Amino acid sequence: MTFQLLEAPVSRQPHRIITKDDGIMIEMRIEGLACKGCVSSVEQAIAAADPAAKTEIDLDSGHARIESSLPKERLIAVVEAAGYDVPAA
Ligand SMILES: [Cu+2]
Repeated sequence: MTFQLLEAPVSRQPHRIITKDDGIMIEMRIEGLACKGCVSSVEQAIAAADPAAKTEIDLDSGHARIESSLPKERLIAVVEAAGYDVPAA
């Protein structure tokens, strides 16, 4: 029972976001990354939208950490426009 109580809230958590003076740090999961080429496609798309962004993406887990002055919605839209999915939770 403890397992269920712990599981449900975690799966409903939104993207983790930390607001900083010069923008945000957002952690999100990106679905559809199949290889390093996919990872660099996403990195390039984010860099095109915000050349000052810092992007780290783990291919195996699909976990991404992005530091950017762009709003969260814009970053998600950029990833999705590159052809990948960002689950809402
Ligand atoms: Cu790929």
